[in-house]
Amino acid sequence: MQSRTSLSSWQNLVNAGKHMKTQHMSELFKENPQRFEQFSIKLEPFLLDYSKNIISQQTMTELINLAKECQVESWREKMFAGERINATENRAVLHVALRNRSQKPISLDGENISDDVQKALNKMKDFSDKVRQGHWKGYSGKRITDVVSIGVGGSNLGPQMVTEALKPYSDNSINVHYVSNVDGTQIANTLRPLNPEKTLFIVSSKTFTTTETMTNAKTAMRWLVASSFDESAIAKHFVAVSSNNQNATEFGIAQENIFDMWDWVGGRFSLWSAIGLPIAIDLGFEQFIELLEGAHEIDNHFCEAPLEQNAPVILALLSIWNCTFLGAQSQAILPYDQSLHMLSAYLQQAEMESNGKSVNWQGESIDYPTVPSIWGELGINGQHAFYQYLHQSNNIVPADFIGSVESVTPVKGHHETLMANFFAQTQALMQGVDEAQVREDLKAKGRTAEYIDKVAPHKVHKGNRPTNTILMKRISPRSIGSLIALYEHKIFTQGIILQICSFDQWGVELGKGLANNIQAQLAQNTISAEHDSSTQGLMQFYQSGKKS
Ligand code: G6Q
Repeated sequence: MQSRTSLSSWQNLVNAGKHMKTQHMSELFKENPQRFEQFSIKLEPFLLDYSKNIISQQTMTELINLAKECQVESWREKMFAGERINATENRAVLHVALRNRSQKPISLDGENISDDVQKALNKMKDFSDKVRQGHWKGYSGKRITDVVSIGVGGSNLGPQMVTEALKPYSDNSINVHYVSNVDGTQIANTLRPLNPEKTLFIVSSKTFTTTETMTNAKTAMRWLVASSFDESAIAKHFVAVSSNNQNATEFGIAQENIFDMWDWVGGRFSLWSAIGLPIAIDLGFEQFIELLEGAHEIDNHFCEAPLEQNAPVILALLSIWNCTFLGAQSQAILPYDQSLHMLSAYLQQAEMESNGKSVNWQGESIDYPTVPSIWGELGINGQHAFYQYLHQSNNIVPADFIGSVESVTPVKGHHETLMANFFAQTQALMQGVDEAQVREDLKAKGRTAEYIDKVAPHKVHKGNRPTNTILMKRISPRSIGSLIALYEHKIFTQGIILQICSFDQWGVELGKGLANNIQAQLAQNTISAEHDSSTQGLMQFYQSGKKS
């Protein structure tokens, strides 16, 4: 397979990288007062400012050439047309069909799947309305007050992140809880204050084989039956979201309580499906539709905007520029809106599980750096913790700053303080402070020459640290839908350019298989001699500790 490195745009970018590494952004801003206008995109729900990257117009032209040479547009069409672009699993990638709010049908193998999607949405509406309005009753005839969503990874992070982000939009008629960890502490703490008569469980598992989720669901079932003394209560308290109808039924979920999903929806792209049921119950179905609408708007933008003005494409290209050509190895996601406190965890999975791979579509080793590790935290908290590293370490960490013009929960004086920091940080990361300036400032403060010599080098900030700023008008179901879709299409574009199979996750499977094997040995108090000495030693320590 022709390596991307042989493309002319790639070669030009290698050379551009060498040149741009010698440039400082603060100089680029001084030279070009139009830089913000030139390198920003205004869309309905947000502004994307990418001018604080180490780029010139020439760099952007070459990056766009790269996208063209990699045929991003034709791959995008293949995705929307339902082609099996998830080659290793021979599946289509059609999460966009779940939020297709247009009248245009989306087909898979010649069949219009929009009808199936609509049927699933109708079922979600019917069920979420019943629960919210108190028509869905528990085994003793009481209305449901609490919903516990059990799922992990893609069946948890999306819905939980959105539930957290949209708390101000919930009428709190139902309390929604999430359990993902098989550490019994989480489910025990979640169930302790709840009344089984008024609790509904949603078991979310695409495969319905995930050990952690099955273990938590079994514990929940035992808890319910211990209270009701009657297994028939399960039908009133358990629903499932799964593409494995058989396993869900065998598990004990009533057929009519199973919400379908399809193999063309990847776990980490599934919050738009019935995996989003907890969101619909929390916010009401109309607001769930708003979320889909927001995502659909970005789908349209992604399909229609020229590459030069295409926000997901630009974000993907900049990530590739920063990592592959300028050498960054990680990227920070730094939200300045409390609502988005789970965003970095969510995007960590979305990007790292999708593109954290090292072979190309043909299974050949990739000979260039691919995607960075993604990490982050609420910006303000980060400022008082790890921003030191962002400002002064030897490692350059490009960062996405995400904030809102308006707070959904305004408290006098708070938002200005928050946003002043938001603007100041990207400015500081870009500009830095050179030694001459540091010395001048210290002198102006009346410091001695001896003190200045000692301290000045420590106060130098080299700056030139790339950031993107996404400034949302306001957090809302619609704008959150747009924000997530923006990143989803960024990830897709990165995968195409880097020739990575973005929609499989074999790296998650290996550990699962080994854990099953080890679990069987732990249950029998045995240790296979086939394990390496470290694993044997750890298991021995664990087993002897348990006996004592
Ligand atoms: C996501 C991954 C993974 C998956 C979980 C849960 O894309 O495939 O995070 O979502 O392993 O899987 P189930 O939904 O099958 O339980």
